[in-house]
Amino acid sequence: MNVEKYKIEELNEVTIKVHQRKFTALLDEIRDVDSVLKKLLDFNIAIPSWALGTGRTRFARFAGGGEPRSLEEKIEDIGLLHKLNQSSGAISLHIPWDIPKSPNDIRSLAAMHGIRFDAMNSNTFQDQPGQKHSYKFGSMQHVQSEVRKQAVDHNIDVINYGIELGSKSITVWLSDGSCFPGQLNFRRAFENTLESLSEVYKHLPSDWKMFVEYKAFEPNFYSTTVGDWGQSLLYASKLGEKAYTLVDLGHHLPNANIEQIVALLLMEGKLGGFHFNDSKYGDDDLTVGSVKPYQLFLIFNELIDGMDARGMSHSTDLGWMIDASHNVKDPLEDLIQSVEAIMIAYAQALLVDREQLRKAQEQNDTVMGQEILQKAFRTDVRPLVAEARLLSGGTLNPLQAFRTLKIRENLIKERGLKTISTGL
Ligand code: AFD
Ligand code: MN
Ligand code: MN
Repeated sequence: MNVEKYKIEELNEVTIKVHQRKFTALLDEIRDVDSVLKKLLDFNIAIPSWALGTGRTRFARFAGGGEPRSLEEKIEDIGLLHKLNQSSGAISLHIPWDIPKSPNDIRSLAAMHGIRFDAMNSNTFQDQPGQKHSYKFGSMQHVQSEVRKQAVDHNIDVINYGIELGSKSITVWLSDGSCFPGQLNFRRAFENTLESLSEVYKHLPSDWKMFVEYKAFEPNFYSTTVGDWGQSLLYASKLGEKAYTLVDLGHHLPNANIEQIVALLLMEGKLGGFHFNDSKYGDDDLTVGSVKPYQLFLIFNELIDGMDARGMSHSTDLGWMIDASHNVKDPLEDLIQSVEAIMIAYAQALLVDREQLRKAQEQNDTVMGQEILQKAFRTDVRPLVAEARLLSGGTLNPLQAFRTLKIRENLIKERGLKTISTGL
């Protein structure tokens, strides 16, 4: 399905007056609106290839219809999303789910949609058909060197696919760990994992980054070999300057202060990328901003503060990715909401009066510190985000556009009702 430019313009025509009124009213709240708009225009979030189909729980999968059946169709879906919001011009692939048959064709198809390839993801948390050694007892941590080597070789393959597509990073998430006390020697597991990661690191091109993603629990429930940011930072520091920690919002123990983790990783120059999602309990992978929008804002507040302190580019110096997928919503509508939530939190964080905040902190003015943050958080920046979308040729209201243009209905017509996306 293709959404022509004139259709977007027609839709915007309908609500432009209301939008302009709201945007003008907001201008009083924003100092230097042009620079804020420019930052919003530059900001893009990568869509994970595995979020385009309906996710599953351990118990069931309820496919929604019109799901992408191939890598080409996944790119087409992200192309549609990007047309509407102009903020999701990147895709993050998972191998072997997304092995490109012809990298050149895939590359030009993505370019046609204005989409680049963000981090590649390896998969040693499942056994693939015909695979020689099982990952039942881990991959890079495994007690047998043949299993570790198989995991290393897979990661090198992933890098090679990425090189052909123009990606510049690999995310390694390991489910390695143990389910019972006594199952594993923690130090051996760490050393084996470090040695395996170093083998992969050796194959990293000079302009590539390696992201080491941590997760506190699941599928292992007694120990995880890359279990928290401390362990990830340890691996990343030992590996070298191209290795970084990746923060997935759902991968912490309950109530962890993620914004503080982000601040310190940034200070150390070791924050590499982000997986956005939201959660109530664990790795729930819910729509970004659906449960804890204030936490998301606080994280962005630290991101901006930390990136500015190091002179980093907001849009390009970190990998911004969504990692969410579930059972209930239309995956594309869910992604529209997620991208919007990220843009809102980013825009609010850009409004924080940093000079005043620093003063409040230096005077131990706790009340004012909170006031300054909440003033920004409570500003309705939706017209600002919409204005940025308008300027970049997107729709004022992507969700409404998705429904009015009957995008899902059209995809079902093209692809059928009973399609299953590759991946989880
Ligand atoms: C996992 C991790 C990781 C991985 C993904 C696979 O968050 O990013 O790539 O799920 O679906 O929980
Ligand atoms: Mn993740
Ligand atoms: Mn996860």
